[in-house]
Amino acid sequence: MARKNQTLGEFIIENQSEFQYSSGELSRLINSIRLAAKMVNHEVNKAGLVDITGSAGEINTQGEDQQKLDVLANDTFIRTLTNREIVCGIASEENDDFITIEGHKENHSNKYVVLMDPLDGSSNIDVNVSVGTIFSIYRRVTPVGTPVQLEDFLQPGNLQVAAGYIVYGTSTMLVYTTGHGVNGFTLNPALGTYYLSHPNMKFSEDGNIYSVNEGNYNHFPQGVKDYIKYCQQDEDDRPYTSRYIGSLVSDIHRNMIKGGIYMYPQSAKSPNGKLRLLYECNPMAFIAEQAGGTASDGHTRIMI
Ligand code: P6P
Repeated sequence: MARKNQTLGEFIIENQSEFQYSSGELSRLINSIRLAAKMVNHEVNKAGLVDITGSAGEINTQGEDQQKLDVLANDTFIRTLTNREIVCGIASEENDDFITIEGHKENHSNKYVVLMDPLDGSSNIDVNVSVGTIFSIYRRVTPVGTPVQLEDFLQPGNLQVAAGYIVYGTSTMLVYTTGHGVNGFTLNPALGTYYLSHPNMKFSEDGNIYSVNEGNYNHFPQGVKDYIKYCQQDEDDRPYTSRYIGSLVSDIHRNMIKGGIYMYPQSAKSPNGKLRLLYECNPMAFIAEQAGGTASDGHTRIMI
């Protein structure tokens, strides 16, 4: 049961029983993500004061200009999860290949894998717009005790055990689900403690925000164009407004709080869409559905 202002640590312990076959491993995993997020938050908040903004001079596996904070966040999450030996593998949007973690007895005894976008929206760092981390947790499908394989990471979204995001904004929040609703925890930076500030998050029934990069309008499918024009008509029952931050975590978090729709349709630059299924769409779809929303590619459910 979620009690407002309880700490994340208390919440995890009190809800431990919700995890099937819980051995405490998932709890320790969420705790490690919590710790890594505090470390990244500390660096994000210094951006601009020390030399951690701007390009790292590398192109990542997605063909994107890697920002220095991308590298820092990626290294921080990988190091924190590896040192605690509570996962058997990690896949990151910033890495070419997945990472195998043997575990303290070198026996690959852990059963969860983590997929992550360590710093989403990093192109906004230099203009002081909120960025975020997105994570997704699956149970491995290959035999425990053997090195992880690619199939442990290429699983359908409906097999996620947990998913969440951290938004490094005016306040830093960790929002996650384990399939029993969505809860939001706000970091008190003075104490380094997360407190349950948004228990049982649900989309507003009367959200009036549509969120899309209308700069790509001319390349949208006709149905998307028609929908945007529908939102813009001056009808009494349609007081819609447009909001687009360009940082997925921030756009989704705003909609979690105020309701609305977020779209990233195909465009000339991204004919198959831009958002990554494993690192962005599946975790955000899990959260959206657990908060009473839906997530689709315009035709079928994302989490199939
Ligand atoms: P555009 C960031 O690179 C990202 O993946 C999401 O965080 C964000 O929603 C989207 O791209 C923004 O893309 O093409 O509108 O700048």
